[in-house]
Amino acid sequence: MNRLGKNMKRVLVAAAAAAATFAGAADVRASSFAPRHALKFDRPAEDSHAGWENESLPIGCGWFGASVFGGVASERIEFTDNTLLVGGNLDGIGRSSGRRGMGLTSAGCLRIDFPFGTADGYTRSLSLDEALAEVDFTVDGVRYTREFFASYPARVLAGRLTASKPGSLSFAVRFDTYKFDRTAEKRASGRTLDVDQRFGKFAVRHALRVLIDTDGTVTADGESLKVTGATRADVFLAGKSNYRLEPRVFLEPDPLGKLAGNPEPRPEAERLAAAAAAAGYDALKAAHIADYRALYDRVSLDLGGTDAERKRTTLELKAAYAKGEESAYLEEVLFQFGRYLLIASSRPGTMPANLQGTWACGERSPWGSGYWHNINVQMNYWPAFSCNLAECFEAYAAFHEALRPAARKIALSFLEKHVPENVPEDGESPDLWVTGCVVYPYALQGMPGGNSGPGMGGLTGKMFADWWDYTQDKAALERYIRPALNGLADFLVRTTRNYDGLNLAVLSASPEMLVNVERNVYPGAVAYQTVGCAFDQQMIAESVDDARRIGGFKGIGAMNFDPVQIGRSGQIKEYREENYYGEIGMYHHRHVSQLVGLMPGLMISPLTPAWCDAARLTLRERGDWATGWALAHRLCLWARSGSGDDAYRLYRTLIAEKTYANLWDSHPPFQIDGNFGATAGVAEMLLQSRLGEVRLLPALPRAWSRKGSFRGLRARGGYEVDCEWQDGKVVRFDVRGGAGRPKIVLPDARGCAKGPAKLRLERASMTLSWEPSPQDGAVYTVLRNTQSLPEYVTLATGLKSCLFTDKTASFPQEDYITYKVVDGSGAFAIKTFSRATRLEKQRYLNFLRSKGAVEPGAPWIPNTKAPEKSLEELE
Ligand code: FUC
Repeated sequence: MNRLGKNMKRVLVAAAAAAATFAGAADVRASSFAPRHALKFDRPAEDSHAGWENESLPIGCGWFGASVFGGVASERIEFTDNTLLVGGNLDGIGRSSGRRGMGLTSAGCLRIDFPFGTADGYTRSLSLDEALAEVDFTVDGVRYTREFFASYPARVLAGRLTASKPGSLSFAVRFDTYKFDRTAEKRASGRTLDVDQRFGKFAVRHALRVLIDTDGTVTADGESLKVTGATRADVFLAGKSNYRLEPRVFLEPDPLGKLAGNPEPRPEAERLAAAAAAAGYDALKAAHIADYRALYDRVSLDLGGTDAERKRTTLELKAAYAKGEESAYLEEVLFQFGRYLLIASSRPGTMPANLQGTWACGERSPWGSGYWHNINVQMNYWPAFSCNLAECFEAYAAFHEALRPAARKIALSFLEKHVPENVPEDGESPDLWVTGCVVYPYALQGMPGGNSGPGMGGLTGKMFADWWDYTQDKAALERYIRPALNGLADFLVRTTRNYDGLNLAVLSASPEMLVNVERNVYPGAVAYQTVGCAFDQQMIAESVDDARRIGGFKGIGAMNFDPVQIGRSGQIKEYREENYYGEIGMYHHRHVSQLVGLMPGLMISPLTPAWCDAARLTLRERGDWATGWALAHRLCLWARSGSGDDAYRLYRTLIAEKTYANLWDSHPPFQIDGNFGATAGVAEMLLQSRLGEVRLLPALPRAWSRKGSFRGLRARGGYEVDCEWQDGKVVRFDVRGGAGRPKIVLPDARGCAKGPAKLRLERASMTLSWEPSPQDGAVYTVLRNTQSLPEYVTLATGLKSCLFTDKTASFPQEDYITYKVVDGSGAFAIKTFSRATRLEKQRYLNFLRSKGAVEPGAPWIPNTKAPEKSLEELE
């Protein structure tokens, strides 16, 4: 795969203002830092599901995940493998509701029991710098330590236990398994403990070997191993299932045929454990740290975190932060934690990261730990490219390649059902694909429809487009990217029909949008289905563009997807049939699907200023209430629109309210998408790019503006970027790699000056008036937007008065007109006027009132009350 480094072309550009004070790029490296970012606790996680979700320390390497509880008398390490599935039936939707639904399960718990109960000086930490979990305490003057890591190269969990007093370490090891829909056999002998399990309908086999290497004595006792008189003991755990990622596993209808004939996993588990023990703990640890740091160390972020903060526990920091204190350190930690979690849950050859990454607890994981394709799994990979972890995406790419033959069948069924005239001829369009929302390692469920439209495929396509744009990886282009993008574009174009010159998705739905929530208590409400909603149109347009640009897709002539429409509130319409914001569906819905063209898409951006302003208005109306991942999406959207302070406000809310004590994201329940989305959002605040253009600090919030730096973020075009700033200004930057020299866009000097206010329109004469900017001698520019055009038309510049008559637009010719008046400092007033009649306005006001407060039926359903508005506001 393409790696930076080789033949790296250096493009060193120093910001003019500070160029003289820095000698060269080496200074950036020298002045860079490696602060120790860690999660810290002064107590064990409670020995329960809640303890797992709140305070366990996740380690992993993609091959497996493990959660360290750190109990004094009994260590519990929940061990998971993303291929162990129980429950449900093949056709049923594997929702989390109902304990028996289909879903991934934990392999069980490694238990290490000690002959003591209470301890002094307890600490438990997870170092993000080295991917090590540590537990440390003292009992009766003897210091006991435990250290665990998950090695990607060795595919084992390794742990070292020590006692400061020779011979005083004694413990028993067992492996507890769960009961639902599985069988388990356990055997201890010599210094090994073996567990063989068989899970669910697909008869998944999982073999596990625990092996102990110690200076004490090991004895096997039934199903456990006992260690006595030790000073040091190393524990190696290798687990392996008989899952094989290949098209058959999705296509085969016979549940027992999916894995039939695959090699038994036991020999491999034994080989891995023996190889680890032969290498020895120290060598394994050194190789683990080298492997991990090769990815992790590529990016650093310094927002000013201090040593004093570093010494506090994560809980203390979070509690103070929730009360409004600042903690640059915690903000750095959450950013890097997302990178850590991606490295720990998605590596080449492993399963991709699911809703919980690679961590599970108990009989059945929340939401079954599926791959949800209406934003969640895609959000998992949003930081992969910008945060310099492109290799982590290879796990998803391989998964996608394997599921494509099954996804082709879904694409064909969708067309047969909804757009039969566009079903390809036999032998045509071999790469066609789409998935429904829910995908498990053994099955693709459903097809696009009422829950989310076919544009869902576009969210997946964006990952492949970004893979190419950020890395320019030609091998990946040929094998994965081109077929994925071209097959998707081919399918999406076929989902449209020409309606009066517009190519609109025939069956279209904005993800998870429900109507009648006010009248029926969820889940009695129904999903809203329509034609050509913004979500589908934006994703279709982006996918076709990407496929043409990157994959050489030629399938169609000119088509008009009309992906962005502005409505009478000045909003980006979610539905073509909507006039004012929120007329259809839930006012404060967690999904913001009408803005997918802003993130993860690129069609709405500061280069389309009228759309960007409409996007900001839409975000404000949608509101800040959201679940974890949905807050992260809002954070990314604000960042992309250039509003750093809004993005920062949501980052704070995420940390304070939507993370557990171990900083796992809370939907609730724990979903890892919000961790990844938050990390991606921070990267978007600091660096944005499109081909040929790199924007530095495009959404730097005031809270971070005094001083800071990042190193190693990636930009489209294959660049790696460092940047240092002070007082909101870039003082140094370095752009490496890539092809050619991109245009560098420095941040605007952003004043907080008050500007013009209260735009009014006298409709008979189309005269616009406003209250002046407070500063003397202000001069104004008047801009206008109509007909959903991406840019404003400049009507006047250099205006000294606060009056302007628009002679070139009027009602009712226009459905809406947005005016924007900007003063010399950049401060502005903006307002949308519409041709709506008084009757229509009154209806909308009354409609908003009818959206009464309904108590949410589930934690992810917002209170449905819409804000009160006045006739005057509607103008
Ligand atoms: C999508 C979201 C839900 C939840 C689920 C796992 O359906 O709308 O909020 O995150 O995925």
